[in-house]
Amino acid sequence: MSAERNYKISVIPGDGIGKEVMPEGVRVLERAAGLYGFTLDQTWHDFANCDYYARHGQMMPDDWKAQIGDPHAIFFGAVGWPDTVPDHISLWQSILQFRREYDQYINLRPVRLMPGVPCPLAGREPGDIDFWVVRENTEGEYSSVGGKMFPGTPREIVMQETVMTRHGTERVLRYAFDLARTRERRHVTSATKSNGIAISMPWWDERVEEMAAHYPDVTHDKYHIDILCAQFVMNPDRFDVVVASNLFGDILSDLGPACTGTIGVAPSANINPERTTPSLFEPVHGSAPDIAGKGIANPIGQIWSAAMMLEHLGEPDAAAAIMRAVETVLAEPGLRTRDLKGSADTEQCGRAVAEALS
Ligand code: GGG
Repeated sequence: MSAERNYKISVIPGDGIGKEVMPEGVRVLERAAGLYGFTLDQTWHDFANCDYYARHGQMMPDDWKAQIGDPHAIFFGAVGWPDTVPDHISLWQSILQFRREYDQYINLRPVRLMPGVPCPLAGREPGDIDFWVVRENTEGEYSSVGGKMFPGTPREIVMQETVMTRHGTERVLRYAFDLARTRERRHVTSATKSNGIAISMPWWDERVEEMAAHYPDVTHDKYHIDILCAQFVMNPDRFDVVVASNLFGDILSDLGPACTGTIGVAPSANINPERTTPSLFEPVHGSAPDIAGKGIANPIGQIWSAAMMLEHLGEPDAAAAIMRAVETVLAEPGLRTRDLKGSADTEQCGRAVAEALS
């Protein structure tokens, strides 16, 4: 076997259902490796979770980058356990650190109605809803720039800035237009709110127009975020590539999968397109403390994230095989989890996908 097909993967399960769905993602990856002739060199990390915080007072060791080393990719579960660590601390000291430190400036999230998945929107068939949300992933509303004055007094003031740079905005827009070029419909929709957020969002709109001028073969439009959310619910079939700032993209990429049946199947890729640093693959869902420990979480988001990771690593055949196996399993109520009106538990669903692989 050539060295190029041996992939070093950092595995970080995180918290809550992340610890339950991760073994299923890895099970499917290992089976795909066996069938498609590549190897995985896994290193599991017991940090970026709230138990680690309880022991050490921080989410990750100071030398976390050295411990992770130089993997081909990071496979991540979910983070957050608000009973013990406030969410803004657990998130900022883990997943948001990875995105910034590794400059994973694209967060790519598909919204696709899968065969067999009961769709909450009437009359939609698989194929009708199939688009990408491209979320800016390193700046915008998630900039943590701001502060408080006179805390705890009647004069208390709190301010937080949105930070949009020309460099950061242009590169995410370029990615979205390039992605649209690879698709049949070749259409980009921009999420804005330039009627209310009267400095940064009109500026975002200007950058969209500038970028669009370089892509005469790609059509584009824009919606204010409020009506865009409504359109996701009423007319999700009209979208192709949706590009959004960090916060708007976060909201849209939860709403989209919810409109196609469940957030439990939705994957995401945090990508450094230049490949100078490792990219990170994780389900869209969080740690779901309400169902954690019951063994009922849907593992498909983790498994689909594995498929996105293999695509990124240059194993498109194995990635496509995983997606075929996912479709086979989702079509069978006895193999689906409860969020999809099925009866399988997490492990049964994961095993079924691994067994359906060919
Ligand atoms: N697997 C993703 C995860 O743990 N998400 C928790 C969360 O709240 N993420 C917010 C974000 O993606 O920015």
